[in-house]
Amino acid sequence: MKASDFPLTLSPEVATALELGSPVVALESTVITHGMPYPQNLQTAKEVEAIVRANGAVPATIAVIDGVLRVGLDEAGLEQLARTGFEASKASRRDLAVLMVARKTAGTTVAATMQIAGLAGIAVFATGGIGGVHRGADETFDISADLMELAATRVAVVCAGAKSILDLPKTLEVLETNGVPVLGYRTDRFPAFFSRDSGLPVDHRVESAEQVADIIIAQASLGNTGGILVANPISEGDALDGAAIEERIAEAIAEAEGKGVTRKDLTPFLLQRLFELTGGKSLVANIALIKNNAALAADIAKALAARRVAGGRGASA
Ligand code: PSU
Ligand code: MN
Repeated sequence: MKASDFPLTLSPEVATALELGSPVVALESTVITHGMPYPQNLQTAKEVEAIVRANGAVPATIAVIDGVLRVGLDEAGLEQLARTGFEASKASRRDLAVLMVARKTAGTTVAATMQIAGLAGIAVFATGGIGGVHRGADETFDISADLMELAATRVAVVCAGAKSILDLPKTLEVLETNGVPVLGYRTDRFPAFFSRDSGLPVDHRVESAEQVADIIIAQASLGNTGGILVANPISEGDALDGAAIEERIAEAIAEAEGKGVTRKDLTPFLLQRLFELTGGKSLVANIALIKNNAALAADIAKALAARRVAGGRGASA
């Protein structure tokens, strides 16, 4: 690719960090536009960036602003996204090229953020929850492109598992089929976003950020092009009561079915309804777990950067 064809615009801070091999953490932006209401979305986005910095890495929030694929947003960019909210597009892999040409503004999903992070050379990405196989997918075929991106793109994604708005057993099956390692961070159980245990096991347990960095490097040495999923449970103090949240989720899903909400509108609708049905408790938990993930991602990025320095170019993942 000619330099002039490079489709990304890196902030000066992110560009410098990547050139120096300093730790960088990618952050998604659909959670800003479609995942939380204003102004909590803006405040959370800023706090998450601050946590990444406090943990010694450079945050790179990724979004499409007026058709430009931006890696690393300034305050004005974050504010524009947060205020635009649902008026912005929700960009997955299939949308990026079209949005570039139409000069639109969009939050990027986990799939699109991974794709852009991969192009930029960012190896670690923090989010809240990934998309997955929706309940009823045997009829609707609604399987998030996040899973296919995890199969295809070499980025490690730190999440708090996935919400049980999804069919979690099927979600884990698709990850397995696609060869994506699912690592439980200090847990044997796949977390269910608001709660620490979905009742399902993870493939492998890890105890430290350094261990994750070693696995990222080992995976790259195998020539695998796919990603890694690090499942980091919400802290005990922030977790919601599993049975109560399950009831609210069932209500929200029933409403979505009644109203005929499907496809890309389904996840944002369910998140919004959960917020209302839990009297805002889902949002408080959501904010806490994203921050928790940002801190762990920064630690992984630091450990990875240290290994690359120690190992020279051969250790690049
Ligand atoms: N799950 C959440 N919060 C979110 C999302 C998922 O708990 O904000 C967002 C993420 O950006 C994710 C996207 O990548 O929704 C998945 O959407 P879909 O199911 O349409 O692929
Ligand atoms: Mn979908």
